[in-house]
Amino acid sequence: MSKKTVVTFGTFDVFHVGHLRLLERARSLGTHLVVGVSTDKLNFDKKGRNPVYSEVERKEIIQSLKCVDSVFNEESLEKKGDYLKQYKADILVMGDDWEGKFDIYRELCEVIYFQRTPAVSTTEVIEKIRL
Ligand code: C2G
Repeated sequence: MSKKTVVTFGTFDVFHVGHLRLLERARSLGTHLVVGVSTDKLNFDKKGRNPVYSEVERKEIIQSLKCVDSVFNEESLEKKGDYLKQYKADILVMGDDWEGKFDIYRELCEVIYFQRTPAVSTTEVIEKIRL
């Protein structure tokens, strides 16, 4: 098979099985999976709180996965087009919580939204631990 690069983006804080399934499914669409891990600053700007794990730790975890070929810092949501060009994306994969939001990038590559794994989220894990 000739090289087919899949790119996806996420915070992947408090890594869980929903994240893993998304990444494994994304990788199965191509020969290379490149993951943009959102920086602590982007997270703070987006969600008003710092992630539990730092960007260095989150990137280390993602990079160690069998299904992931490389990782980079996602510094801004607006830079998606630049990243897709830089990493020569054939496919952009996102979870369906982002359905429709990245359709403008269909001029650069294929855009696919996967159904999220139900009943698991970082927020829920944090709440469970707090109880
Ligand atoms: N995900 C999933 N199932 C879950 C939870 C998450 O499939 N139960 C997917 C999300 O849809 C997303 C990826 O896992 O595609 C990473 O999720 P988050 O870390 O929550 O990513 P987010 O903070 O939405 O950052 O440029 C976009 C952002 O960087 C995405």
